[in-house]
Amino acid sequence: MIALALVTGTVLAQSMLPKLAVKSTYRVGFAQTESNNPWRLAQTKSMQDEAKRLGYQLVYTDAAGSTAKQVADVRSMIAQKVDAIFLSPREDKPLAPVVAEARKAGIPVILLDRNIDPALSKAGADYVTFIGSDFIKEGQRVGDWLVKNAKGKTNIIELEGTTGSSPANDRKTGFDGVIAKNSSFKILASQSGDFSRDKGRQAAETLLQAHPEANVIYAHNDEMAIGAISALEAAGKKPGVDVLVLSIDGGKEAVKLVVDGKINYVVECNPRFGPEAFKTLKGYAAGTKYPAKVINTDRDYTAQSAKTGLAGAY
Ligand code: GYE
Repeated sequence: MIALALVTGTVLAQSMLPKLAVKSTYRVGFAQTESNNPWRLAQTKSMQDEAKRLGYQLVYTDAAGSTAKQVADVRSMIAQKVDAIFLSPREDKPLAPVVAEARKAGIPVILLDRNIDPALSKAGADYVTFIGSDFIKEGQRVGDWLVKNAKGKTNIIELEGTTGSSPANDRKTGFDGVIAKNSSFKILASQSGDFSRDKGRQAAETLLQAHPEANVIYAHNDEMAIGAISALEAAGKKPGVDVLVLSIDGGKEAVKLVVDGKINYVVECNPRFGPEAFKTLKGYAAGTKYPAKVINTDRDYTAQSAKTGLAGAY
């Protein structure tokens, strides 16, 4: 009886996903999180370029790092009756209610790059699908590289992304899981730098003072790694040599720092969402069924591959 009720519930939930009419053009919202780094700028440009190429109207908002503003931005898109909404949720819980509000208003939502807590919102029921990277795998790849290439450097400082964001949660889970299996490595301290260069620099400065024995910095994104490099240099330490620097994103500035030897390893997180995002929108209108997650493929940059990869980095 209970099992049957659950199954019925699932079917009902799925049928609640709003339909999207097949049209020659759409007015689509894109609720961006912030614009304080090259990754965000590349993502926005990719979305704008593809909308323009298709002749669609993009209703763009920038939450400027405020989750409350992003909630208001999505509500305003609902009020404007856009055809569909692309949302990069800054945090994984507070955006769940507006995803449900959009669904109730008959507007399909596609999550881009950051996810919502699956306990609060379900793919195929509350929103169409999530398009983005596998953040757990990104963290694992950094951990695996370190375990193979540490050459005795085992005392780690971790700079976490925005608290409550899915990439910060998952990049930590992936990396910490690999480190937990290798008893010679130790995470001395882990603190949020909010995915920002300056906050990353400040966090690195504090943690380096508290833990002078640190010889690895793992930053959840390039911006914080670049901030950490400033902190290391200010402390008279050679980034990439005295202290290994590892990050995720793969923007041009960071890849250049790999070429220069100040960053040792970067796992790419691809920000060029435009083509995949709009292809999914059109496919959804045409009746294609999507899995809960559409995962982007990411490359990586080592001292060996950074030189040839630099030209293609965003
Ligand atoms: O790594 C970071 C950005 O959500 C995957 O957010 C994205 C992350 C990216 O601000 O630089």
